[in-house]
Amino acid sequence: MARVITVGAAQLGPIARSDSRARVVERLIAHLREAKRMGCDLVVFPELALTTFFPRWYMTDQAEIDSFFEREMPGPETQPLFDEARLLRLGFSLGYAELTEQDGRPARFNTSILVDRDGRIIGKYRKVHLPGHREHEPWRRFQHLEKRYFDVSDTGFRVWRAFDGILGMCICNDRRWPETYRVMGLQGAEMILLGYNTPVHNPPAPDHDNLSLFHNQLVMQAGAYQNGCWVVGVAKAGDEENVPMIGGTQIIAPSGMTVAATRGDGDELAVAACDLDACASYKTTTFNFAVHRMPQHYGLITERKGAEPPP
Ligand code: CDV
Repeated sequence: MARVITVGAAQLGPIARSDSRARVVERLIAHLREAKRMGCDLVVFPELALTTFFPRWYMTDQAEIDSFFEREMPGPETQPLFDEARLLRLGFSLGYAELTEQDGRPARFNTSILVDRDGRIIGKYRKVHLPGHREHEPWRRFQHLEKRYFDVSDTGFRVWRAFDGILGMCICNDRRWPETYRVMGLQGAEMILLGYNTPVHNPPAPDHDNLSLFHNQLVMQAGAYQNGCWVVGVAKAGDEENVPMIGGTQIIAPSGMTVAATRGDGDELAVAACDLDACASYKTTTFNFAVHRMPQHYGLITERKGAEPPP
């Protein structure tokens, strides 16, 4: 029997700073209903999907910062999302800011969860690659203070047996790093779910701005192909609080080909029936890690004693 997961990549348009959680959850539920009509099994929401992308502001009042975090999942405002998904028998993954306690101290993570069709959280990932900076940098048109507001992951990259396959998660900046896909690829990942918030403008490197959509596609397609897995990349897009964000939501096959994509920058669902058995064609040939991967040789040149640096 073919293992096909029909996935809905649930792109969100902008979320205003003043938008309530209830209002955002209504939009997520609208996505679930549309996904059900389209025959989906699993819906993927973006990074920090419940609020505006708050790391763009420098804040010093901890209570204000914490107002963007969830203390429980589901909580009173997110319970309706879980209820609706269970009613529709849909799984989902959701990105949010998580406030928890570790060793008697608050800990804050940029988190993504995987929820099964029964509304149970079966996987949790906390972001490894936190981009941006820690201190206020007023020269920027907007801030990117993930290093200030979040702790670095204590989960690492993991995979879960779910939806008849092997699924992994990562978040936004993680998608630019080959290690992200490879660590999950080495665990047999057949589908990687990821959400992102990516401004078009990159303050430290504005000359990259016109390549932002290209780089988004480049890294996700490479990650899929080089690990023989599906990649589902989902944007929070559009002009959010005067910061234009890329769209480019897409579902990529193990061949590296994009098979479904959004067209605009608003709330929009891209759907594809993803055959997990298609992974084997890559995992057992070109990217058969057991046969062709040569990690024992990768350090040879740098480890050679007295080696001259390359000209
Ligand atoms: N939310 C992110 O991780 N965004 C980064 C920005 C800083 C470019 C990204 O890699 O898309």
